[in-house]
Amino acid sequence: MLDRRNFYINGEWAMPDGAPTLDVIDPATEDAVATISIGRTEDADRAVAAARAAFPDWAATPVAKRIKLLRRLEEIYHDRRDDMAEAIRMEMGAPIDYARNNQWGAGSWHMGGFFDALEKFAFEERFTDEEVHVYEPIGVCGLITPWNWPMNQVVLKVIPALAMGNTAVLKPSEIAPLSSLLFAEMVDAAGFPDGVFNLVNGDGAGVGARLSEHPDIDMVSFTGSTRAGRLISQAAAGNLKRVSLELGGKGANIVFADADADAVARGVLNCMSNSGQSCNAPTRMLVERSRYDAAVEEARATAESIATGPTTEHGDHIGPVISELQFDKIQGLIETGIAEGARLLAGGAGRPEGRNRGFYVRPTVFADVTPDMTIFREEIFGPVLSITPFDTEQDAIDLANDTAYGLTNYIQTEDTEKRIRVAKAVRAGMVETNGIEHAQGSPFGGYKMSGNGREGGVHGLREFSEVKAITGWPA
Ligand code: TXE
Repeated sequence: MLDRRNFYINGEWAMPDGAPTLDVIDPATEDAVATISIGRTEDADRAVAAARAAFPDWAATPVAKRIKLLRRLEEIYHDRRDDMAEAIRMEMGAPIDYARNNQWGAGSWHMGGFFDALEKFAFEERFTDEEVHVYEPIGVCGLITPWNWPMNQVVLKVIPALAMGNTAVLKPSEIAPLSSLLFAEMVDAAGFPDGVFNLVNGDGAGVGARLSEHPDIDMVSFTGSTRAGRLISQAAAGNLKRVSLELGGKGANIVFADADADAVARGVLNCMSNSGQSCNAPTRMLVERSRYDAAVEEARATAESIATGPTTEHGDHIGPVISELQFDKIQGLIETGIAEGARLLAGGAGRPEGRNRGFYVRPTVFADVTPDMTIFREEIFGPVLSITPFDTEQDAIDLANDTAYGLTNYIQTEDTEKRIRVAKAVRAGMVETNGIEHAQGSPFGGYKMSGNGREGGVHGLREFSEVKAITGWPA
């Protein structure tokens, strides 16, 4: 069992004195694989003090030097790809190939997007002959991340924060902290000045809440549940720190009758990917009535073709969900779907055959789901798809928008005008059509209760900076 009880504060690994501990559970085996410390207020405060002390020098460090250090970090991230994939596999149950390609890969991809954006970023932007806009760091950033895409989320926060001259305290998810501890080792090896980046483990009510309310933190950037996002906003109101939130989703995938032949299968696979634990998953498939019966049959067959399997084995099977708590929540929602009258097509409650250990969920599809049903409304965060028929374009738009969330929607149709019209009518931060994924550096974030702000690329760099308008600055 790994001993990972140290925190990384002010350029040093140090054991917190007397902090309680927590075991990290491998969701595929239910075995404890590591022990971490659960920080207390004083641990968070020490890290914030280190970040505050490091801020003036780091903010004054030339951008080129900051980027050089971040580039070194990127190199190390690439060199240690296997170690990172293994950490992610163990902490959150991603099968090893998925951990290596998709999970590690997402971090690498976002780094690339930031470096491209930094090459073009105008830190001093001329506005008129007499006025210049200057992008400056905000200060000390508290970064709070979840467990479903651990490196994706850490990279989306740490790289822009540091690139723009801020210093940071990271609190990763307490149930998937191993990849972040490894990331801190990489930051250390890259040679950043002491205190620029700090890591404190802890839970939401402890370190998470402390960072959110801390009077000496200038910005908190959070990814996680809408529940915690609301608490963080409230806690942050004390000193009116900037709050950036990337929360849940309940993505609609509108399949018109003329959609391409792969549209339904693609939607099912996308929903089940990462065992359904993605905020941008297309969890509500809306299908035009004339294609509905065929789509339902195809969705059933596709879901039944998805295998679950050990995370140590190569292949494209899906792994378990993160924890017993999430497993129980998902089982409850599947049972609610059945009780409320949705038609179960594939999967269902209980574990997949032969998987007696590990938090494995059966890839599940429901048809005839109506907007009043719980499974249409709540973010399930498991491999569970719901299918709903629609008659007109306006019905499809209304159904897509009938949710508290507004993160990612999907549209499948060969009709270009309709595609763009519907894309504009849905209330969501991102729309992907016909299986075309967003490009590197594209803004990631949502409307409504999916949060605020945008991460990634140039939008992510702006998010982590203050813009100052100065006049009397002649051309
Ligand atoms: O998330 P939490 P949970 C959704 C998804 C999932 C549900 C619950 O629907 O089923 O949330 O997951 C920290 N102040 N998403 O309970 O609690 C916590 O320590 C400050 C969507 O695991 O939000 C961890 O670091 N921090 C999502 C992080 O928040 C607090 C990804 C996430 O934990 C806090 C994950 C507080 N009061 C879950 N309470 C996405 N957007 O992708 C908790 N935390």
